[in-house]
Amino acid sequence: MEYFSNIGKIPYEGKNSTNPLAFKYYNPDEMINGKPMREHLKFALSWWHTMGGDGTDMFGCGTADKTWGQADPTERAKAKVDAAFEIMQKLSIDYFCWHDRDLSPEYGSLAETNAKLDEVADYIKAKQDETGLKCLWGTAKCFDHPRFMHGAGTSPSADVFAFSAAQIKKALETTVKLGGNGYVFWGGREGYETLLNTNMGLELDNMARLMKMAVEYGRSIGFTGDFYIEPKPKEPTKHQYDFDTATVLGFLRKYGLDKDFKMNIEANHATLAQHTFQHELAVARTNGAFGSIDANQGDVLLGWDTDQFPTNIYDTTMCMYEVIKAGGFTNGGLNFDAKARRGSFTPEDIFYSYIAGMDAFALGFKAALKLIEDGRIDKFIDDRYASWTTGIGKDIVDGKVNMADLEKYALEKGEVTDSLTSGRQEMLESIVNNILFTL
Ligand code: XUL
Ligand code: CO
Repeated sequence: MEYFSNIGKIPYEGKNSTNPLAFKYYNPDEMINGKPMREHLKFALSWWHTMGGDGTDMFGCGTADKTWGQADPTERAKAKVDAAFEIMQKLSIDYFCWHDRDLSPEYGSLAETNAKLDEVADYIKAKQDETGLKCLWGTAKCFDHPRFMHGAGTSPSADVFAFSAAQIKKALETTVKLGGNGYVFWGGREGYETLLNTNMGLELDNMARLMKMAVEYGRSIGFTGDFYIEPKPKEPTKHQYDFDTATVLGFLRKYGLDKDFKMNIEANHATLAQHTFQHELAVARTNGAFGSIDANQGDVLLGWDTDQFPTNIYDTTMCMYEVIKAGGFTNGGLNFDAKARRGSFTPEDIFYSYIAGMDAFALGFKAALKLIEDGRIDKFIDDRYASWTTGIGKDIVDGKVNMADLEKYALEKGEVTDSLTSGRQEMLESIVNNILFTL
C-alpha cells in the first residue's frame, strides 16, 4: 500500500526551482571529494516525531493523523514501518533512528512487549534487506511510562533500575539485529526536581553502573558501534545530569566510560544550555568525542525544546564546518529530531519539512566546504596563534620553561605591545556572509 500516493520521489531540481516538492540543494548522488552527498550528510528519519508525533502538546490533542489507517497496535506498528520506508525512499534518506516503544508499544508484560518488538524488528529487517535502508541508532524509551517518574538509571527504586536494564538489553539486541552502529542514552528523566529528596552521588554512580552494563552487554553480543550520550540541560526535569557536552565529558571520564561513549549533539538542546549549536560540536570535536547529531532548531523567543525543522543557514553552515573539521561522520549521522509545527498537520507537511531541513544542511555543507577551501578563516586563526609556534610560545608548548623562566622573560621584555593584534570579528563575519551569499 502506498501512503503518499500524491507524492512521488522528490527530485533534485536545483536552486532556481520553485517546485515545493523538489530539492533545491540536496543532490544525493552529487560527488563531493570522492563521495556522494548522501554519504557526507547521512540523513536519518526520527521514528518518534515523524511516524508517531501527532501534534499533541500540553494545551491540546493531536492535529495530525498518525494512525496509518490501523486501530490494532501491532498492525499499526507494521503500517508505520511501511509508511516510514516509503517516506525515506521518496526523500532519499538512507537511515532511521528509533526508541523501542516507537517501533512497538508496551503490552501487558515485559515478555509480551519484547515478543511484539521482535516481530516488528523482523518486519523492519526484511524491508531493510529489500531496500538497503539502514539503522543509524537505537535507544530505549525509559522515560514515558509512569514507572520512570523518578528516573530510570537514577531512580531511587532498584526495581526501576532493574526494569530499565532489562529494557536497554532488549533495545541493544534490536539495534544489533537492525545493523545499527550507534546506541543513544538520552537521559529523559535522569535528573532531579529538588535536591530535598535527592541523593545526587548515588544517582550518578547508578547511571554510570547502567551504562557500564550496557557497554559490557553490547560488546558481548557483537555491537561494535558507538555509544552516545545526548546532552540536554533541562526538560523534562529541572536539572538533567547530562547538562551539556562539557558536563558529560566530566562524567564519562570520572567513571571510565570515555572510551566507549561519544556525543550525540542536539541543536536545540545546545541552545537550551545557553550555548550555540557550534559550541557543543566544537567541545565534542576538540575532546575527540564527536559522534552524531540530532538536528533541529529552537525558537530564540521561547525557552523550551521546540524541535523545529532547521532552516537557519548560518547554523547549518557552522555545524557542517565542525563536522568537516572532525573528519566527517563515521558511525554517526544527521538525524532530524524535529517535528512539523502543530499547525502543519497534513501529510505533505512531512515532506515539506524534511525538504526544508535537508536543503538547509546541503546548502550549509556546501558553504562550510567553501569556507574551508577559501582558507581566509583558517589562515586568520593560524596567524592569530603564530606566537605559539616559535620563540617563547614554542618553549611553553614544548614544556621547556617554568614560571621562574617566564618571570625572567617578562621582566626583560617589559610591557606586551608588539604581539597584540585585532580579533577582527566583524571582518570575519563579513567573510562568512560573502561566502554564503555568493554560493
Ligand atoms: C528529547 C530527545 C530525544 C532523544 C532520544 O529531547 O531529543 O528524542 O533524541 O531519546
Ligand atoms: Co534528540
